Amino acid sequence: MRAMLFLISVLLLGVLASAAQPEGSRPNILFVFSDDHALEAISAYRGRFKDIAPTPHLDRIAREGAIFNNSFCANSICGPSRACILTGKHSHINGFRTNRDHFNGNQWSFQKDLRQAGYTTALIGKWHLHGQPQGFDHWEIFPGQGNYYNPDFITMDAMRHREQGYCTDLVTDKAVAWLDGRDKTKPFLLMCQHKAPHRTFAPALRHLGAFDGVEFPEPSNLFDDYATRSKTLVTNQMSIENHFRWTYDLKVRPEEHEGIDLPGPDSGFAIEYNRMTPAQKKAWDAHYGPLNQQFIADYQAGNKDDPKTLTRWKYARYLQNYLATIKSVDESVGRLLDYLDKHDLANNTLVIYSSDQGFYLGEHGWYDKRWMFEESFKMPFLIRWPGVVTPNTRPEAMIQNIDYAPTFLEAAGLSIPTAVQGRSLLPVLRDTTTMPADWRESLYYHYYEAGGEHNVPIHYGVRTQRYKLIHFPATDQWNLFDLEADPHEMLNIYERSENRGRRDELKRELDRLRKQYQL
Ligand code: SGN
Ligand code: CA
Repeated sequence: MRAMLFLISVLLLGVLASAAQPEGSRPNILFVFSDDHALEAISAYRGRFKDIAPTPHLDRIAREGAIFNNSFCANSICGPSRACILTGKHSHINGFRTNRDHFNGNQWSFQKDLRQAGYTTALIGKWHLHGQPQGFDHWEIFPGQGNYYNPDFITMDAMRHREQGYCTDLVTDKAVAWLDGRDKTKPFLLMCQHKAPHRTFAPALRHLGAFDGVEFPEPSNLFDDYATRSKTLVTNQMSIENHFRWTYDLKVRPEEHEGIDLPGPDSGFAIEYNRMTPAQKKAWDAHYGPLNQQFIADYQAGNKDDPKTLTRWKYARYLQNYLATIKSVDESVGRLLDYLDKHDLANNTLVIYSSDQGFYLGEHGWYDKRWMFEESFKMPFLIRWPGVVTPNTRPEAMIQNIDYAPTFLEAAGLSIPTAVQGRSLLPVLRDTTTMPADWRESLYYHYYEAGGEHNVPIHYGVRTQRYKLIHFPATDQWNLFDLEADPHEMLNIYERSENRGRRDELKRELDRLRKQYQL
């Protein structure tokens, strides 16, 4: 009995001590999130575009903190990734499997606990979970995907209005304004969520010429023939060669090539162009007009019509636009980091930069995401947390978007509900140079949006540090990759007899994960 009383008083003291934590010791959380940002397009990742990617401020986060190469999503598509982040749970548990689903905002999500525990919380920019955000003191979101030029916003009174300007700048302005006006007696959580660099890859007008004349290194598999892998790869509708639309994606409008038939699709629909003011259209035309004229002249002269040459032209046009949109995202990060510096917040703010999934920048001939192949399975993940994360480190641990919620809770000194499936990253963050002894050795992935836009089949699989096993249920095919020998996933080694042991082991691991995650 006495021992019991003693235990109770120790526990009570512990509770009181944590409640009496001085304000300021709990870190603020600045979560900057973009849409479809490939790791390759961040210079600090030292990939194909390390000398080209316009990311000095993102690189600064990596230098002053840690950059994770083994960072993955659970389901490589927008809404589902966001739902995984808010709930710390896989898609089949949080109920948001495809972009067509509706997020049940009444379910538990981490920001509600932070708010309850005294954080002031805000979300600005892309939401894409349908319905209204819950658990935020303040939010202002794009309807659906949002737009680049003169975008519409939905405010907390459910009203929709249009603002003149460029989406990334406007979201940053709003984020800074919220920081300025926030309740400064509380620690904050700010989720600043950009649309860029999502399709249709439309840059700020001031950045239109930023990549003129730049040569973009090509991926070795720009002309992938999909041999040895699941036959469902061939039926994709996301190839640069065959599926980019002339007006929509490539910025060549019908009136610019009247009477000249360009091969490939074109709805003629200029979604972003149509939103611009006459002055904005003028700036756009001044940039693309002469370039397009030159291209059409080349095409007519027979210098561009060979399919490979044409694909290379499309690839270059794609990268010019894609990277130019990232210039604005990086500027946004710069403004937010400056704000922290100027207001003496940098030391007590955990800063994360990530994106809902990766993206194909020509690998396998593609744009878009969805597949469990590395380029879209990976998410960029950069974190700065002074006093906790060792600067300039590159942890090897495999982390996933379901880990963010428990990480934020533990950072704030809160307990993690048992239903959360992700793991707090604190053990990894406290020592970014050594792998924690009991860290996970495999990850589960599941993509659910069958058919539809881009025609990617349902598939699921397991990844370890070295291997990846994918199952395509519609055709009952299995693909196995040795990522060390074949980092670009060009050779399926599932059928090779010498791999039988490995493949059985991975299947057992996959079963174990499916049980663990209640599938
Ligand atoms: C839109 C895009 C697709 C993209 C999905 C999902 N088409 O439908 O290319 O795959 O979003 O992207 S577009 O014509 O609207 O640009 S996600 O990031 O929101 O999941
Ligand atoms: Ca996305």
